[in-house]
Amino acid sequence: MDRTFVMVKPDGVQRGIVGEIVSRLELKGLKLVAARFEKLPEARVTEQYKEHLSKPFFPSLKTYIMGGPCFLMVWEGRNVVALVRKVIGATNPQEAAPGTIRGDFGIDIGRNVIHASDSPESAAREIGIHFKPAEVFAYTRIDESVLYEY
Ligand code: IDP
Ligand code: MG
Repeated sequence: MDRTFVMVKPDGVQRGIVGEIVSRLELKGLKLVAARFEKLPEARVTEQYKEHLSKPFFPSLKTYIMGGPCFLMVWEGRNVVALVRKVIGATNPQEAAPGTIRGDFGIDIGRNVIHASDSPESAAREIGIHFKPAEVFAYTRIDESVLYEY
């Protein structure tokens, strides 16, 4: 089954919407397979966002992400990477559709509440940055035939 890396950013944690976000992903039918509450060290923030190293917003992005604890997760489900990107909405909350997490809870692109991997390759890379294989759990939750047509 496919996996993706999702992280509630410090603004989301401080606003008390971790539970709301976990709930939305659970209610969609996705399976939580790893989670950790953590203030990220600089090296892992840089690794996570290395594609943006040369961008003008990189220093403020790093300060934002290191500004408080984050809630890091791995979610599992069919086509989960693209699916979660739809659930979180466009990068800029001003453009994110109502009903998406960023559309419902964000205002500013520099405080957009949540991160999710943008491709299966990014997901594998980002899961590897933040979680050891033994921290990601394979388990049976329900009879999956209620969710998936095999
Ligand atoms: P994504 O989070 O939707 O994948 P990316 O383009 O990968 O968006 O950017 C990573 C993060 O960097 C964004 O979620 C946002 O927090 C921040 N960011 C992106 N563009 C800007 C900008 O123009 N100004 C300030 N922050 C930005
Ligand atoms: Mg991105």
